[in-house]
Amino acid sequence: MKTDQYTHPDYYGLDELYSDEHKLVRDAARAWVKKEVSPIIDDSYEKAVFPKHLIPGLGEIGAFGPYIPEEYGGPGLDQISYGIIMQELERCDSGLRSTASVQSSLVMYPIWKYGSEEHKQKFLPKLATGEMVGCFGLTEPDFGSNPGGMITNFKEDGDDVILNGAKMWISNSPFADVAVVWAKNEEGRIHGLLVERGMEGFSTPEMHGKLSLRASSTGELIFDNVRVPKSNILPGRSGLGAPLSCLDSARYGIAWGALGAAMDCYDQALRYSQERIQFDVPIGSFQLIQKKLAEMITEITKAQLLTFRLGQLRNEGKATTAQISMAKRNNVEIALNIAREARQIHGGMGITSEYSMMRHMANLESVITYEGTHDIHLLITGMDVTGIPAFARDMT
Ligand code: TGC
Ligand code: FAD
Repeated sequence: MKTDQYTHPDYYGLDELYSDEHKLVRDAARAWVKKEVSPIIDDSYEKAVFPKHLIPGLGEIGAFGPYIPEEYGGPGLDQISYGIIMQELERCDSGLRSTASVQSSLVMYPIWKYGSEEHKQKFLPKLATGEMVGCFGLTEPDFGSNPGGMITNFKEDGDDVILNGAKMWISNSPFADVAVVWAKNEEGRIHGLLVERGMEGFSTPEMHGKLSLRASSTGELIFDNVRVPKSNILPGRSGLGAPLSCLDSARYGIAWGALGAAMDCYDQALRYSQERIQFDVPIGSFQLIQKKLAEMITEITKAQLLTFRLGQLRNEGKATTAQISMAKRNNVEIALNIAREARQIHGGMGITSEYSMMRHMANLESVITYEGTHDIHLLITGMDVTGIPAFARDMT
């Protein structure tokens, strides 16, 4: 069996900026990943199944709602610790990080921020340990980048509402116990509803045929006259801003995570360049290989500093949506480029599952699309600097 030799690149001494708690969190996550995930991830990826037996372990390392306060069963860590955990998970596999970031930012976060006290007591402690798993339904078959156009809707009926519609591309949906579903009321206002497995008319078929993020389970959410108690509606916020604020938290975690994938690719490429001999010398002695490695570590270092600073801003409650967009967009792009370059450094071996670059590369094709596509994030930055939204065109 291959051994996981990962060590993180730290060209600018970022470790000196980490607190002892950050390092403890990182060491625990890394040790768990090396012991429990690295030995099985290629098999899960090949079989296209999410390794569900890992869920309690994810809870134990604090990967579910790292910043949720202890009173609700969370570890009560800061935003940088949250980022570090996502980085350690995604440096192994984006699908593993997806499961943790959906649970943390898209399920626990809205319940914590917008749920009633009863919702928090009922769901958060079980979500923190992994006893319960959640998913987040925003995207629909006809509304991806433009979620405000959603069709899924509910109508009042006594103490309940009747929910109809469908969501698509939903991470974790096939085995989730609870779904945070965004739907319109009779006035067209968006609300978050907690839809629980077992409610009549609610089904979650798995989507098959993914060539990316294969170790993550993705499905639909189908609502056929589902009767949901009014008490399951999140009371704290309505409107499109409610789900978009959850995306801020998830995109922040992805910025850290994608950088982890890049760091893993660089770490392997550097080691391989020192071990692989061609023309009687290590390939790392060739200028063209050095160029690739030098450019990789430069991009990783710039992204590490961007991401750490973003973490400080999140801790202070000052990070803007546009700042988060910039980090998500930049880090996924550099990670994809680095995965491709690292694959080339490995020659033919780079296309095998002996090394993780090819898996990272395929995974990152999902990461560059979900949580806002690469171009949507560019437009968010464009809007921020010009003040002019360029998302919609009037075709009349
Ligand atoms: P727009 O008019 O800009 O905004 C509508 C309302 O929302 C407010 N708002 C925010 N509020 C809080 N936080 C934010 N980040 C917010 N951004 C906007 C805004 O102030 C406004 O409020 P109000 O009171 O005036 O109504 O909305 P728009 O319809 O023009 O859309 C803008 C756009 C395109 C940027 C947005 O729709 C967008 O981000 N689209 C991308 C969709 C997306 O990212 N979907 C992700 C689905 S979840 C997922 O992919 C999970 S993958 C998980 C995994 O496995 O890891
Ligand atoms: P579209 O919106 O149809 O975009 C197609 C192309 O058009 C893109 O290149 C896009 O950039 C471009 N485009 C669209 N609008 C504009 C514009 N205004 N200007 C310029 N270009 C534009 N969603 C959830 O709700 N929950 C989940 O858990 C979840 N998990 C996912 C897991 C995976 C593996 C994947 C692949 C997706 C997941 N998604 C989830 C959905 C994801 O968020 C959407 O795929 C994404 O938002 C893009 O929507 P779309 O696929 O409909 O593409």
